[in-house]
Amino acid sequence: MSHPTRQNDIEPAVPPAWEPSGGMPALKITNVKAICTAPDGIRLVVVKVETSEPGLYGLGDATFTQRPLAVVTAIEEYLKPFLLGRDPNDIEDIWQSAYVSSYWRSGPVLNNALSGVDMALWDILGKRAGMPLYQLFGGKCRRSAALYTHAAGRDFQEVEEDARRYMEQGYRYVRCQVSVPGYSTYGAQIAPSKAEPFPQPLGLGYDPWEPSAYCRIVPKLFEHLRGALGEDVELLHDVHERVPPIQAIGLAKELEKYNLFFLEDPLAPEDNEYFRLMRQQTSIPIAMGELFVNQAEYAPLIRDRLIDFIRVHISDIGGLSPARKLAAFCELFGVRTAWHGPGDVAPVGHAANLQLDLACHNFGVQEQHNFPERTREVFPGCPEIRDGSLWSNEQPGLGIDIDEELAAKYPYPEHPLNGAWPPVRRLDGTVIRP
Ligand code: GCO
Ligand code: MG
Repeated sequence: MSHPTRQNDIEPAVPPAWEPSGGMPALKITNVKAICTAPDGIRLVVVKVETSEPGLYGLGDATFTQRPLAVVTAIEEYLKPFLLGRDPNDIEDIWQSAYVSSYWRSGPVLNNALSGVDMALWDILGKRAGMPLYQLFGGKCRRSAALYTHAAGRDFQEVEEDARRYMEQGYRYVRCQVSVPGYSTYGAQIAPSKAEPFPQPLGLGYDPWEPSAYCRIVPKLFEHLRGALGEDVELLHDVHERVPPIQAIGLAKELEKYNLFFLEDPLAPEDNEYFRLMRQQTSIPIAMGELFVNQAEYAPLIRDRLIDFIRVHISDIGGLSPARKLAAFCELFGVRTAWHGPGDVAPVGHAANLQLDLACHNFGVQEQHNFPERTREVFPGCPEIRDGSLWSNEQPGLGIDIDEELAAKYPYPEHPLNGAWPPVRRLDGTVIRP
Protein backbone atom coordinates (compact mmCIF):
# COMPACT_ATOMS: atom_id res chain seq x y z
CA MET A 1 0.00 0.00 0.00
CA SER A 2 1.35 3.39 -0.85
CA HIS A 3 1.18 6.38 1.43
CA PRO A 4 1.15 9.94 0.20
CA THR A 5 4.35 11.71 1.13
CA ARG A 6 3.99 14.49 3.65
CA GLN A 7 5.31 16.92 1.05
CA ASN A 8 2.27 16.22 -1.13
CA ASP A 9 -0.12 16.65 1.75
CA ILE A 10 -1.40 20.09 0.91
CA GLU A 11 -4.57 19.98 3.01
CA PRO A 12 -4.84 22.95 5.35
CA ALA A 13 -4.48 22.23 9.07
CA VAL A 14 -7.69 20.65 10.34
CA PRO A 15 -8.36 21.40 13.97
CA PRO A 16 -8.67 18.20 16.01
CA ALA A 17 -12.23 17.46 17.06
CA TRP A 18 -11.74 17.72 20.80
CA GLU A 19 -14.79 18.20 22.96
CA PRO A 20 -15.12 21.85 24.02
CA SER A 21 -13.10 22.12 27.22
CA GLY A 22 -14.11 22.94 30.76
CA GLY A 23 -17.53 24.28 29.91
CA MET A 24 -15.96 27.33 28.26
CA PRO A 25 -17.79 28.56 25.16
CA ALA A 26 -16.18 27.54 21.86
CA LEU A 27 -13.55 29.95 20.67
CA LYS A 28 -11.48 30.23 17.51
CA ILE A 29 -8.27 31.97 16.55
CA THR A 30 -9.26 34.59 13.98
CA ASN A 31 -5.98 36.43 13.40
CA VAL A 32 -2.28 36.18 14.21
CA LYS A 33 -0.06 39.18 13.61
CA ALA A 34 3.47 40.29 14.27
CA ILE A 35 3.91 43.81 15.62
CA CYS A 36 7.32 45.44 15.09
CA THR A 37 8.28 48.36 17.26
CA ALA A 38 11.42 49.99 18.65
CA PRO A 39 10.35 52.74 21.08
CA ASP A 40 13.86 53.06 22.49
CA GLY A 41 15.81 51.88 19.48
CA ILE A 42 15.77 48.14 20.35
CA ARG A 43 13.99 46.10 17.69
CA LEU A 44 11.11 44.24 19.37
CA VAL A 45 8.64 41.72 17.88
CA VAL A 46 5.36 41.06 19.65
CA VAL A 47 2.68 38.63 18.49
CA LYS A 48 -1.01 39.36 18.87
CA VAL A 49 -3.41 36.41 18.62
CA GLU A 50 -7.01 37.52 18.14
CA THR A 51 -10.05 35.35 18.82
CA SER A 52 -13.68 35.05 17.80
CA GLU A 53 -14.68 36.70 21.08
CA PRO A 54 -14.68 40.45 20.46
CA GLY A 55 -11.91 42.15 22.42
CA LEU A 56 -10.31 38.89 23.59
CA TYR A 57 -6.72 38.59 22.42
CA GLY A 58 -3.36 37.55 23.77
CA LEU A 59 0.19 38.90 23.44
CA GLY A 60 3.46 37.06 23.22
CA ASP A 61 7.12 37.97 22.90
CA ALA A 62 8.91 36.90 19.71
CA THR A 63 11.89 39.25 19.91
CA PHE A 64 15.08 38.08 18.21
CA THR A 65 16.59 41.49 17.88
CA GLN A 66 19.43 40.50 15.52
CA ARG A 67 17.04 38.83 12.99
CA PRO A 68 13.55 40.24 13.69
CA LEU A 69 12.37 40.26 10.08
CA ALA A 70 13.04 36.54 9.71
CA VAL A 71 10.80 35.93 12.76
CA VAL A 72 8.05 38.10 11.28
CA THR A 73 8.07 35.96 8.12
CA ALA A 74 7.87 32.76 10.18
CA ILE A 75 4.86 34.13 12.05
CA GLU A 76 2.90 35.65 9.21
CA GLU A 77 3.66 33.26 6.37
CA TYR A 78 3.80 29.97 8.28
CA LEU A 79 2.23 30.07 11.76
CA LYS A 80 -0.74 32.24 10.90
CA PRO A 81 -2.21 29.95 8.22
CA PHE A 82 -1.47 26.98 10.46
CA LEU A 83 -3.42 28.44 13.38
CA LEU A 84 -6.47 30.20 11.95
CA GLY A 85 -9.62 28.43 13.10
CA ARG A 86 -7.97 26.54 15.94
CA ASP A 87 -9.22 26.62 19.52
CA PRO A 88 -6.81 28.83 21.54
CA ASN A 89 -7.36 26.58 24.57
CA ASP A 90 -5.33 23.80 22.92
CA ILE A 91 -2.04 25.34 23.94
CA GLU A 92 -0.03 22.13 24.25
CA ASP A 93 -1.34 20.58 21.05
CA ILE A 94 -0.78 23.80 19.12
CA TRP A 95 2.79 24.04 20.42
CA GLN A 96 3.62 20.43 19.57
CA SER A 97 2.02 20.46 16.13
CA ALA A 98 3.43 23.85 15.11
CA TYR A 99 6.88 22.81 16.36
CA VAL A 100 7.09 19.84 14.03
CA SER A 101 5.23 21.45 11.14
CA SER A 102 8.52 22.68 9.67
CA TYR A 103 10.03 19.19 10.02
CA TRP A 104 13.42 20.91 10.59
CA ARG A 105 12.79 22.60 13.88
CA SER A 106 14.16 24.58 16.78
CA GLY A 107 16.61 27.45 16.27
CA PRO A 108 16.09 31.07 17.32
CA VAL A 109 13.91 32.14 14.37
CA LEU A 110 11.31 29.39 14.60
CA ASN A 111 11.40 29.22 18.40
CA ASN A 112 10.80 32.94 18.74
CA ALA A 113 7.89 32.81 16.32
CA LEU A 114 6.40 29.91 18.25
CA SER A 115 6.98 31.70 21.55
CA GLY A 116 5.00 34.69 20.34
CA VAL A 117 2.02 32.45 19.73
CA ASP A 118 2.50 30.29 22.82
CA MET A 119 2.68 33.20 25.27
CA ALA A 120 -0.32 34.79 23.60
CA LEU A 121 -2.36 31.60 24.07
CA TRP A 122 -1.45 31.48 27.78
CA ASP A 123 -2.38 35.16 28.02
CA ILE A 124 -5.79 34.40 26.49
CA LEU A 125 -6.31 31.51 28.90
CA GLY A 126 -5.48 33.71 31.88
CA LYS A 127 -7.85 36.41 30.66
CA ARG A 128 -10.65 33.88 30.24
CA ALA A 129 -10.02 32.50 33.70
CA GLY A 130 -9.81 36.03 35.12
CA MET A 131 -6.52 35.19 36.81
CA PRO A 132 -2.87 36.23 36.49
CA LEU A 133 -0.93 33.42 34.86
CA TYR A 134 1.16 32.66 37.94
CA GLN A 135 -2.10 31.53 39.51
CA LEU A 136 -2.71 29.01 36.72
CA PHE A 137 0.88 27.82 37.18
CA GLY A 138 0.18 26.87 40.80
CA GLY A 139 0.12 30.19 42.65
CA LYS A 140 2.70 32.46 44.22
CA CYS A 141 5.74 31.05 46.01
CA ARG A 142 6.94 34.56 46.87
CA ARG A 143 5.65 38.12 47.04
CA SER A 144 7.85 39.46 44.25
CA ALA A 145 10.87 38.47 42.17
CA ALA A 146 14.30 39.68 43.33
CA LEU A 147 16.11 41.42 40.49
CA TYR A 148 19.72 41.79 39.57
CA THR A 149 20.77 44.99 37.96
CA HIS A 150 23.81 45.95 35.86
CA ALA A 151 26.62 48.07 37.27
CA ALA A 152 29.40 49.08 34.90
CA GLY A 153 32.20 51.56 34.57
CA ARG A 154 35.47 52.52 32.95
CA ASP A 155 37.45 51.63 36.06
CA PHE A 156 36.94 49.91 39.42
CA GLN A 157 35.92 53.13 41.13
CA GLU A 158 33.17 53.82 38.61
CA VAL A 159 31.82 50.26 38.91
CA GLU A 160 31.85 50.59 42.69
CA GLU A 161 29.95 53.89 42.55
CA ASP A 162 27.40 52.44 40.14
CA ALA A 163 26.90 49.39 42.37
CA ARG A 164 26.48 51.57 45.46
CA ARG A 165 23.86 53.66 43.68
CA TYR A 166 21.82 50.51 43.02
CA MET A 167 22.34 49.16 46.53
CA GLU A 168 20.95 52.42 47.90
CA GLN A 169 17.86 51.85 45.74
CA GLY A 170 17.30 48.50 47.45
CA TYR A 171 19.02 46.09 45.04
CA ARG A 172 20.64 43.10 46.72
CA TYR A 173 22.04 41.56 43.52
CA VAL A 174 24.36 43.51 41.22
CA ARG A 175 26.11 42.33 38.07
CA CYS A 176 29.46 44.09 37.71
CA GLN A 177 31.36 44.63 34.44
CA VAL A 178 34.39 46.82 33.87
CA SER A 179 35.94 48.13 30.67
CA VAL A 180 39.23 46.61 29.62
CA PRO A 181 41.35 49.57 28.48
CA GLY A 182 41.72 49.66 24.73
CA TYR A 183 39.11 46.98 24.09
CA SER A 184 35.42 46.91 23.43
CA THR A 185 34.21 45.01 26.49
CA TYR A 186 30.84 43.29 26.81
CA GLY A 187 28.63 44.96 29.41
CA ALA A 188 30.82 48.01 29.92
CA GLN A 189 30.68 49.82 26.62
CA ILE A 190 31.89 53.34 26.98
CA ALA A 191 29.45 55.98 25.80
CA PRO A 192 30.78 57.30 22.48
CA SER A 193 31.32 60.79 23.86
CA LYS A 194 33.67 59.43 26.55
CA ALA A 195 35.26 56.70 24.47
CA GLU A 196 38.97 56.56 23.84
CA PRO A 197 39.57 55.77 20.17
CA PHE A 198 39.93 51.99 19.86
CA PRO A 199 42.94 50.59 18.00
CA GLN A 200 41.94 49.56 14.51
CA PRO A 201 44.61 47.08 13.38
CA LEU A 202 44.50 46.06 9.73
CA GLY A 203 42.59 49.26 9.14
CA LEU A 204 39.32 47.39 9.64
CA GLY A 205 36.41 48.99 11.44
CA TYR A 206 35.62 46.51 14.20
CA ASP A 207 35.50 46.02 17.95
CA PRO A 208 38.90 44.75 19.14
CA TRP A 209 39.17 42.23 21.96
CA GLU A 210 41.85 40.11 23.63
CA PRO A 211 40.82 37.52 26.20
CA SER A 212 44.00 37.58 28.32
CA ALA A 213 43.75 41.26 29.18
CA TYR A 214 40.16 40.67 30.28
CA CYS A 215 41.02 37.59 32.35
CA ARG A 216 43.69 39.56 34.21
CA ILE A 217 41.45 42.49 35.08
CA VAL A 218 38.25 40.76 36.25
CA PRO A 219 39.65 39.12 39.44
CA LYS A 220 41.16 42.50 40.38
CA LEU A 221 37.74 44.10 39.93
CA PHE A 222 36.14 41.69 42.39
CA GLU A 223 39.03 42.04 44.84
CA HIS A 224 38.30 45.76 44.81
CA LEU A 225 34.52 45.39 45.03
CA ARG A 226 34.53 42.93 47.91
CA GLY A 227 36.89 45.21 49.82
CA ALA A 228 34.76 48.27 49.10
CA LEU A 229 31.22 46.89 49.26
CA GLY A 230 31.57 44.15 51.87
CA GLU A 231 30.10 40.66 51.89
CA ASP A 232 26.38 41.44 52.13
CA VAL A 233 25.69 42.27 48.49
CA GLU A 234 25.37 39.46 45.94
CA LEU A 235 27.77 40.08 43.05
CA LEU A 236 27.44 38.56 39.58
CA HIS A 237 29.50 38.65 36.41
CA ASP A 238 28.83 37.83 32.73
CA VAL A 239 31.74 36.40 30.70
CA HIS A 240 29.55 36.38 27.57
CA GLU A 241 31.35 33.29 26.22
CA ARG A 242 34.24 35.44 25.05
CA VAL A 243 37.27 33.51 26.24
CA PRO A 244 38.78 30.14 25.29
CA PRO A 245 37.55 27.31 27.56
CA ILE A 246 40.76 26.79 29.51
CA GLN A 247 41.00 30.51 30.28
CA ALA A 248 37.37 30.45 31.42
CA ILE A 249 38.21 27.63 33.84
CA GLY A 250 41.19 29.60 35.17
CA LEU A 251 39.04 32.70 35.59
CA ALA A 252 36.30 30.75 37.37
CA LYS A 253 38.86 29.33 39.82
CA GLU A 254 40.35 32.74 40.52
CA LEU A 255 36.93 34.29 41.14
CA GLU A 256 35.82 31.56 43.53
CA LYS A 257 37.09 33.37 46.62
CA TYR A 258 34.95 36.46 45.96
CA ASN A 259 31.70 34.53 46.60
CA LEU A 260 29.88 35.46 43.42
CA PHE A 261 26.17 34.69 43.31
CA PHE A 262 26.94 33.36 39.87
CA LEU A 263 29.36 33.52 36.97
CA GLU A 264 27.39 33.73 33.74
CA ASP A 265 28.07 32.11 30.37
CA PRO A 266 31.72 31.24 31.10
CA LEU A 267 31.61 28.93 28.07
CA ALA A 268 29.86 28.96 24.72
CA PRO A 269 27.14 26.37 23.98
CA GLU A 270 29.59 24.81 21.51
CA ASP A 271 31.88 24.07 24.46
CA ASN A 272 29.23 22.52 26.71
CA GLU A 273 31.44 19.50 27.38
CA TYR A 274 33.90 21.74 29.25
CA PHE A 275 31.39 22.32 32.04
CA ARG A 276 32.27 18.92 33.43
CA LEU A 277 35.93 19.95 33.68
CA MET A 278 35.05 23.33 35.14
CA ARG A 279 32.88 21.67 37.78
CA GLN A 280 35.76 19.45 38.87
CA GLN A 281 37.99 22.51 39.34
CA THR A 282 35.80 24.99 41.19
CA SER A 283 32.65 25.39 43.26
CA ILE A 284 31.84 28.82 41.79
CA PRO A 285 28.09 28.90 40.98
CA ILE A 286 27.58 28.74 37.23
CA ALA A 287 24.72 30.35 35.31
CA MET A 288 24.29 29.32 31.72
CA GLY A 289 22.19 29.48 28.80
CA GLU A 290 20.88 32.61 27.11
CA LEU A 291 22.06 31.20 23.77
CA PHE A 292 20.42 27.80 24.14
CA VAL A 293 17.67 26.97 21.64
CA ASN A 294 17.42 23.21 21.88
CA GLN A 295 16.75 20.85 24.75
CA ALA A 296 19.65 18.68 23.61
CA GLU A 297 21.91 21.59 24.64
CA TYR A 298 20.55 22.17 28.13
CA ALA A 299 19.01 18.93 29.41
CA PRO A 300 22.37 17.11 29.89
CA LEU A 301 23.89 20.02 31.85
CA ILE A 302 20.96 19.90 34.27
CA ARG A 303 20.75 16.13 34.49
CA ASP A 304 24.50 15.92 35.26
CA ARG A 305 24.29 18.80 37.75
CA LEU A 306 26.94 20.81 35.90
CA ILE A 307 25.29 24.23 36.22
CA ASP A 308 23.47 26.01 39.05
CA PHE A 309 21.23 28.50 37.25
CA ILE A 310 19.37 28.09 33.98
CA ARG A 311 19.38 31.35 32.10
CA VAL A 312 17.57 30.69 28.86
CA HIS A 313 15.90 33.45 26.91
CA ILE A 314 12.36 32.09 27.14
CA SER A 315 11.28 33.17 23.67
CA ASP A 316 14.41 31.53 22.22
CA ILE A 317 13.38 28.10 23.51
CA GLY A 318 9.81 28.44 22.21
CA GLY A 319 7.84 30.21 24.93
CA LEU A 320 6.16 29.57 28.26
CA SER A 321 5.16 25.97 27.54
CA PRO A 322 8.72 24.65 27.18
CA ALA A 323 9.98 27.02 29.91
CA ARG A 324 7.50 25.61 32.45
CA LYS A 325 8.72 22.09 31.71
CA LEU A 326 12.32 23.20 31.90
CA ALA A 327 11.76 24.92 35.25
CA ALA A 328 10.17 21.76 36.66
CA PHE A 329 12.99 19.61 35.30
CA CYS A 330 15.53 21.97 36.91
CA GLU A 331 13.75 21.81 40.25
CA LEU A 332 14.29 18.06 40.41
CA PHE A 333 18.04 18.59 39.97
CA GLY A 334 18.52 21.52 42.32
CA VAL A 335 19.05 24.01 39.49
CA ARG A 336 17.51 27.45 39.97
CA THR A 337 16.01 29.80 37.37
CA ALA A 338 17.50 33.12 36.25
CA TRP A 339 15.61 33.81 33.02
CA HIS A 340 17.34 36.11 30.57
CA GLY A 341 15.93 39.63 30.93
CA PRO A 342 17.82 42.23 28.86
CA GLY A 343 16.29 45.09 26.87
CA ASP A 344 15.85 42.81 23.88
CA VAL A 345 13.28 40.77 25.75
CA ALA A 346 10.14 42.84 25.07
CA PRO A 347 8.13 43.99 28.11
CA VAL A 348 5.67 41.20 27.21
CA GLY A 349 8.53 38.71 27.69
CA HIS A 350 9.46 40.29 31.03
CA ALA A 351 5.83 39.88 32.09
CA ALA A 352 6.09 36.18 31.13
CA ASN A 353 9.38 35.80 33.06
CA LEU A 354 7.66 37.27 36.09
CA GLN A 355 4.77 34.78 35.99
CA LEU A 356 7.26 31.92 36.27
CA ASP A 357 9.43 33.74 38.82
CA LEU A 358 6.45 34.00 41.12
CA ALA A 359 5.17 30.45 40.65
CA CYS A 360 8.34 28.33 40.52
CA HIS A 361 9.75 27.15 43.82
CA ASN A 362 13.25 26.95 42.32
CA PHE A 363 13.41 30.62 41.37
CA GLY A 364 16.94 32.02 41.72
CA VAL A 365 16.98 35.64 40.58
CA GLN A 366 15.59 37.71 37.69
CA GLU A 367 17.69 39.90 35.40
CA GLN A 368 16.09 43.30 35.09
CA HIS A 369 15.80 45.85 32.37
CA ASN A 370 14.59 49.27 33.41
CA PHE A 371 12.45 50.17 30.41
CA PRO A 372 12.44 53.89 29.66
CA GLU A 373 9.16 55.77 29.80
CA ARG A 374 8.59 55.63 26.03
CA THR A 375 8.58 51.83 26.01
CA ARG A 376 6.38 51.72 29.10
CA GLU A 377 3.82 53.91 27.31
CA VAL A 378 3.71 51.52 24.36
CA PHE A 379 3.25 48.60 26.77
CA PRO A 380 0.72 49.58 29.45
CA GLY A 381 0.99 47.21 32.40
CA CYS A 382 4.77 46.72 32.02
CA PRO A 383 5.83 44.97 35.25
CA GLU A 384 6.75 47.37 38.02
CA ILE A 385 10.19 47.56 39.65
CA ARG A 386 10.19 48.45 43.35
CA ASP A 387 12.85 47.92 46.03
CA GLY A 388 15.03 45.85 43.71
CA SER A 389 12.16 43.48 42.90
CA LEU A 390 9.64 42.92 40.13
CA TRP A 391 5.99 42.99 41.16
CA SER A 392 2.89 41.63 39.48
CA ASN A 393 0.11 44.09 38.72
CA GLU A 394 -2.34 41.24 39.48
CA GLN A 395 -4.14 41.64 36.15
CA PRO A 396 -5.42 38.53 34.33
CA GLY A 397 -3.12 36.69 31.96
CA LEU A 398 0.26 38.31 31.43
CA GLY A 399 -1.20 41.58 32.70
CA ILE A 400 0.30 43.62 29.88
CA ASP A 401 -1.07 45.31 26.77
CA ILE A 402 0.25 47.05 23.68
CA ASP A 403 -0.86 50.40 22.28
CA GLU A 404 -0.61 49.51 18.61
CA GLU A 405 -1.03 53.06 17.33
CA LEU A 406 1.80 54.26 19.51
CA ALA A 407 3.93 51.20 18.66
CA ALA A 408 3.57 52.10 14.96
CA LYS A 409 5.14 55.50 15.66
CA TYR A 410 8.44 53.78 16.52
CA PRO A 411 9.58 51.83 13.46
CA TYR A 412 12.88 49.98 13.49
CA PRO A 413 15.83 52.36 13.18
CA GLU A 414 17.67 52.46 9.87
CA HIS A 415 20.75 50.25 10.04
CA PRO A 416 22.96 48.86 7.27
CA LEU A 417 22.76 45.34 8.77
CA ASN A 418 19.10 45.60 9.90
CA GLY A 419 20.22 45.11 13.49
CA ALA A 420 22.76 42.31 13.01
CA TRP A 421 25.89 42.56 15.12
CA PRO A 422 29.19 43.68 13.60
CA PRO A 423 32.12 41.38 14.36
CA VAL A 424 34.33 41.39 17.42
CA ARG A 425 37.93 40.53 16.44
CA ARG A 426 41.25 39.80 18.05
CA LEU A 427 44.09 42.20 17.34
CA ASP A 428 45.20 40.04 14.41
CA GLY A 429 41.73 40.28 12.92
CA THR A 430 40.40 36.84 13.92
CA VAL A 431 36.66 36.86 14.54
CA ILE A 432 35.68 35.72 18.03
CA ARG A 433 32.37 35.06 19.77
CA PRO A 434 30.48 38.21 20.73
C1 GCO B 1 22.61 39.50 29.30
C2 GCO B 1 22.99 39.30 27.87
C3 GCO B 1 22.56 40.36 26.90
C4 GCO B 1 22.81 39.91 25.47
C5 GCO B 1 21.79 40.46 24.54
C6 GCO B 1 21.99 40.01 23.11
O1 GCO B 1 23.11 38.73 30.09
O2 GCO B 1 21.78 40.36 29.57
O3 GCO B 1 24.28 38.86 27.75
O4 GCO B 1 23.08 41.62 27.14
O5 GCO B 1 24.09 40.27 25.06
O6 GCO B 1 20.54 40.08 24.98
O7 GCO B 1 21.04 40.56 22.27
MG1 MG C 1 24.46 37.35 29.37
